[in-house]
Amino acid sequence: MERSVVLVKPDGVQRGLIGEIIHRFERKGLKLIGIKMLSLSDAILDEWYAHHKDKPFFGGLKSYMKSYPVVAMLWEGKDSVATIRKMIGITKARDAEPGTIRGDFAMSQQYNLVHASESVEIAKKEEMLIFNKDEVFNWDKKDLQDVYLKDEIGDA
Ligand code: FUP
Repeated sequence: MERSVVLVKPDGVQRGLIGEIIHRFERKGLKLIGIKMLSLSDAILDEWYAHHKDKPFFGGLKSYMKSYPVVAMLWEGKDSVATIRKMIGITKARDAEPGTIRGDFAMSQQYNLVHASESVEIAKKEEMLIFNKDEVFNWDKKDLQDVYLKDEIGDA
């Protein structure tokens, strides 16, 4: 099934929202297959935000992302990339829809609590950057047949 990388960013860690963010994805029916706290390095951030490297906010973005540890998670589910992107809300948090993580808990464009992979391809790259093979757990989640119709899991 599709995988998506989520980061609880330094502001989410500082504001005590790690549990709230995990709770939302758990209740949705997604499967957590990797989780760890880490400090992001320049090398990781240069790859991670390569598409922003010429933007005026890049320097500030990098120092913010390095300011405190982040919590990285790997979530699995059918169409999980699009589903999780919807659940986090748009980048500028004060305009994000109520009911989304950013819409419910944040006001800023930079301090927007959370990152989630933008596409399946980017999710694969982000997984490689953060998780070692032995940090990803292929465990048997017993309620899958209550979360999905059999056919939906079959072609995932
Ligand atoms: P998102 O995918 O919603 O996290 O947003 P982007 O990949 O476009 O941007 C990544 C991060 O860059 C944002 F979370 C915050 C920061 N950013 C700014 O600080 N200013 C901007 O104008 C755009 C993005």
